[in-house]
Amino acid sequence: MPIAVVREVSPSIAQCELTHVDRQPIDFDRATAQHDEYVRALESLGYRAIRLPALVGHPDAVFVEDCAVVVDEVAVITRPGAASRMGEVASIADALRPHRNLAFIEAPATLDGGDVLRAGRLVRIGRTARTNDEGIAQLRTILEPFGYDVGPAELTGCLHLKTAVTSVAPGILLVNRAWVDPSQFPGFDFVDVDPSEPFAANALLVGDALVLSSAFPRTRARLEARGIHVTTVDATELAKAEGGVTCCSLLFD
Ligand code: CIR
Repeated sequence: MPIAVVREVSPSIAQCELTHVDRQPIDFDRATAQHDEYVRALESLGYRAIRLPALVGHPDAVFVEDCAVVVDEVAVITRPGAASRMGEVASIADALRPHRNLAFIEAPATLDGGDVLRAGRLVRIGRTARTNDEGIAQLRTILEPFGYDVGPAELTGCLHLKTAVTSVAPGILLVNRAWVDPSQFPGFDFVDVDPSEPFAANALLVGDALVLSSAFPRTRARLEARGIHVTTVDATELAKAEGGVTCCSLLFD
């Protein structure tokens, strides 16, 4: 059975890092309830959830995606670009060790998993405030021997590459062109987010299913018009922490 590594919401979530989003109050109970719904959605799609306990001293630790890049051959433990997040990775490494050989991004490199877009053997890595050139180079050195085509991608105006573009079906990317130029992904077809829903580009492929926040009905309609079935979850509370649906899990077989 495929696995979803998730982590409970930290009681300190209100002290999260914010870059492109204004700070608003975050309701911890509501965030926890929505996170539970998200984990149940992954379970109903056939995944076994490994639920890690919250890290009280790490407000953003619910966003486990940033701490590792897991492919069939290896789990790469990252070195997150926000200093407040670097202490999240040790427990992620412990959770992944039974399932994969581990590799590590080392200083001075920084890399957030949210910057790593995978579509088949293609891996594109956002060059951002969180992910530096050394991080891109180290991930390329780790993954290329396994036959991955690894390279950088440019973006502006949002936190991570996967805030701007995600893989939603074989050969199809969901994109917000205001933040990322799709000509960087030759050979793909694109679904554009509805312009009123800029954050909708963050959708999560779970096996053959696609999970999207229910806050984005217009983009959902665009995906369904292309024949892509969408499962929605309420993810509005963690969106206030600048997190989307990809951020809250590490999925692997
Ligand atoms: C942060 O700034 O690190 C968190 N507040 C949000 C991280 C979201 N993660 C993701 O997009 N992969």
